[in-house]
Amino acid sequence: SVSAESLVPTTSDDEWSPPIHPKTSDQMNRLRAAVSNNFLFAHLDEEQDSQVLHALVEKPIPNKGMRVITQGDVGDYFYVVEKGDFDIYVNSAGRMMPGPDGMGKRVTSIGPGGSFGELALMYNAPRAATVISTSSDNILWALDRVTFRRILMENTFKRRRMYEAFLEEIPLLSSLITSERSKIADALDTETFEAGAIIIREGDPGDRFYFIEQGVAEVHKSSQPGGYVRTLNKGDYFGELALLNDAPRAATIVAKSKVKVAYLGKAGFQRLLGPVADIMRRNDPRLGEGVDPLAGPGGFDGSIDV
Ligand code: 1OR
Repeated sequence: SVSAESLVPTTSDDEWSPPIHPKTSDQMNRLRAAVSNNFLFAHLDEEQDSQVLHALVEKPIPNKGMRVITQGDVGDYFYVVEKGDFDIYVNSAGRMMPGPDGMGKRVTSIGPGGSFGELALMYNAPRAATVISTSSDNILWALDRVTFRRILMENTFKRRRMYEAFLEEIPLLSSLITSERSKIADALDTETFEAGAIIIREGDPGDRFYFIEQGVAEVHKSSQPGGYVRTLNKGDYFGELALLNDAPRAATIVAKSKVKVAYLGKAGFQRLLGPVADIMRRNDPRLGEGVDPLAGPGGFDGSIDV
């Protein structure tokens, strides 16, 4: 069974440091490509990213039909697929049984860029499935259990906790339930801008929606005398207009101090903020009518900007 406690990685300030397995630049390039689209690797900072890449070990699986994981075993490694294909079998008895059908039913298969073997490590549980190669000449990258828990998992949980607390304070999202906010927390990416940097530029196509996590930014618009429209602070959002209306950016956002933003891509915005899109429209009734809400005089008091 899965208790909340087993999900919380052990943190202590002991002397642990992740293993370093030296790699050729060819190996490093192949590895980077293999993890580039894997969500577990998406939110690592530079140091964590480098630690994890150094800790991964190349594991060739030369033949078809080789068993990489056996259901019911103790978990030791997490695997990322660089090359080849693997079938996942689940026996509902909870472990692999003897005999030709001992592996149970094939439930899915996993190819390049995919990963498996995280469940046993995350939940301190026996392997939940059997994994078999279905092609020859496969390449896996293996990450040991401790590094997986200490870096990949800890990071995922820390980010979630941090963003849940942040999102709870945002009035726009107050109508969402906790699990909806958690999904947003998991989907957010972070970017930092130095003072003076342009975060988005009027007229550009828009594909991200932003929250200000830290710092101060300004909204500027070419049609506005002097350019300045208003100031944005922590918790304010921007970038929804281009996404809601499929229009170019209606204003420029400039960082006034060092600014840290959390952002969602267009797909995440549509999937996760669907329920609040109506609130955004309500905040500014001109939204959705093809009218630029910052163009006209007066009447604008929402937090909608671009
Ligand atoms: P693991 O450490 O338990 C086996 O080792 C791995 O197979 C497991 O982590 C997952 O990474 C992977 N049910 C259980 N394990 C699965 C499943 C799965 N899919 C992939 N794995 N199901 C299929 C879901 C599409 C549920 C079947 C009832």
